Amino acid sequence: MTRSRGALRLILGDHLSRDVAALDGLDREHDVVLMAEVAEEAGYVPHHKQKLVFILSAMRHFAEELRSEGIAVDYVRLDDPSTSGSFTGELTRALSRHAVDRIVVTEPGEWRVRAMMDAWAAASGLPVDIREDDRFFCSRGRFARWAEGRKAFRMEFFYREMRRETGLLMQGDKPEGGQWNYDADNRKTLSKDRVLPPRQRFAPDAITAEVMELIRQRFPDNFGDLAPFGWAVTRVDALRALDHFIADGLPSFGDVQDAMKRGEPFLYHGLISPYLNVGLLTPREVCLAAETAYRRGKVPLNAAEGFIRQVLGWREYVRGIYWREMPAYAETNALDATRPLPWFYWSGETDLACIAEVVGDTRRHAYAHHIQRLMVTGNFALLAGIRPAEIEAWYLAVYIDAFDWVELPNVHGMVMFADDGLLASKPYAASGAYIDRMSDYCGACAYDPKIKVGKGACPFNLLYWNFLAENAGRLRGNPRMAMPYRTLEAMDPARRQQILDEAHAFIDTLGASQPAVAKTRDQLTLDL
Ligand code: FAD
Ligand code: DLZ
Ligand code: SF4
Repeated sequence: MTRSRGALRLILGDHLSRDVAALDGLDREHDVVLMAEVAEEAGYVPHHKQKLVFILSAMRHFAEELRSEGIAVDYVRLDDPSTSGSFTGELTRALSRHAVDRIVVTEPGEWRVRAMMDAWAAASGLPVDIREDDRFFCSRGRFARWAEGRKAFRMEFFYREMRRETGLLMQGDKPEGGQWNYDADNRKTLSKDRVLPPRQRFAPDAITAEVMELIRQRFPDNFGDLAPFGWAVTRVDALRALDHFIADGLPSFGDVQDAMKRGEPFLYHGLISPYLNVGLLTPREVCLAAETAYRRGKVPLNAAEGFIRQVLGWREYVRGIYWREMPAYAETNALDATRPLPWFYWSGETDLACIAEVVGDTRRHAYAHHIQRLMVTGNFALLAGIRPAEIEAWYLAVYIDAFDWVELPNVHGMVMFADDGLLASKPYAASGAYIDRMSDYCGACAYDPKIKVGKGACPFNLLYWNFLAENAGRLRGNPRMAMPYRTLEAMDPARRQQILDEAHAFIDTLGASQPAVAKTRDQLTLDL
């Protein structure tokens, strides 16, 4: 085939931004955009049904938007009988359909896919232009410079540099209001009579309805409810969701950011992570929207700062760590945690009311907010010593916003401390008292958070002390863990032994996840 001067521009399911690097310099006359729904991506973990609908529907809408601009889009559907099922296979097939002289792509959000891309030039015999994903505030190179020479990373210091560099919430070279961080104001509990803003829902259109039917047929056994589906799948609707959050959620976002309430998974949270992660919104525009609302007197500083810290700070920080540390990062297991993931992470069938509530929210919405993820399902996995790869595969599957670059550091580092403190200075381990303080979950539970041992003792209490005892060799010397270890050591030895015995008896009741559903990272590697 005679090659033209055109490029084949591959757009992945999380590259759905009109200004994504791979579309820079697009030549409408000669170039073709390739988008492919592939079985390999749909199957590397058993994704929540709403996550599959969200990504495929957003891809189809994005393809339509490009076509409406007169751009040639070659779109391969999941149910196309001739599909190869992989990015590499679809690229190869597309090269036989289009006479192009090069391949252009934006770097992916996942190490696994990057490794695939690196083989494409040799396989295709064409130059492959892998462009930096410049939709982030902090490039990989910039993060590497920040990290250089540091033994451990701390988000707070990274965040301050990002504030200075972007000028967000700055007064000259000083932070707005005189403090960098207003988290101390953000740990209030929810009063019972508080009226919460309704979640904004976007009714499925014909494209989404068609994808929902496809997912219903192809993935009937995947985790999660398919309907009702209320997520935005276009940029226009994602912007509406952002406006709704800034007006109705952000003013109270800070105060009760860490609170949890039965039947109310959304509270004042943004529900914007899926849009940011696939490219329907940009981190810059959401931070500017929050800053503008603050400067107009619509939201308090603690809310605007708290929100901007999540996006400008945490989100960029975990991405920096991912790309700097992978692929070795995923392999570490600093606490030697080896227990299997309990089946109730999938079924929600447990008498621990907090876990049942969070798994239920997750099943219904493909969503749980940060503290539910960190301090309920995450905390339990940490305390029970679950093997990191198993709990990581669960998070990657069940949340609509889960992509490796953001899920992995949050779970491996923040939740499981499997990176030996590279990301966080101490494990986020907590007993039932924390969950009781920050939620109303315990009121509906078979256990009592105030009972430490014996009949009715909250399993988080038993597991907490057992976790400290099991990991004393690793954690006793951590200055931030000194107080709990002093308490453990000051405990009456017979009582301590009773707690540890009851913790082990509880762990013995947990059972394992069913391997066919709950794939681990190792199994994934074997499968691919
Ligand atoms: P809000 O509470 O409104 O926060 C605003 C935004 O800040 C979010 O949309 C998100 O973009 C960003 N953000 C907040 N915290 C983090 C963080 N720790 N890391 C990265 N971005 C952050 N977020 C994902 O986007 N994908 C994931 O796969 C993911 N997995 C997580 C796993 C665990 C165990 C934990 C503890 C957190 C995880 N997070 C993940 C971070 C956070 O829980 C979600 O970003 C947030 O719940 C999304 O909901 P929201 O848009 O309502 O967030
Ligand atoms: C997550 C996902 C899914 C489920 N399906 C597709 C798909 O069919 N086609 C596609 O281009 N992307 C999909 N994605 C997103 C990719 O998994 C994502 O681009 C990689 O994980 C790299 O970040
Ligand atoms: Fe969870 Fe313990 Fe509270 Fe029950 S008592 S909801 S297990 S923290």
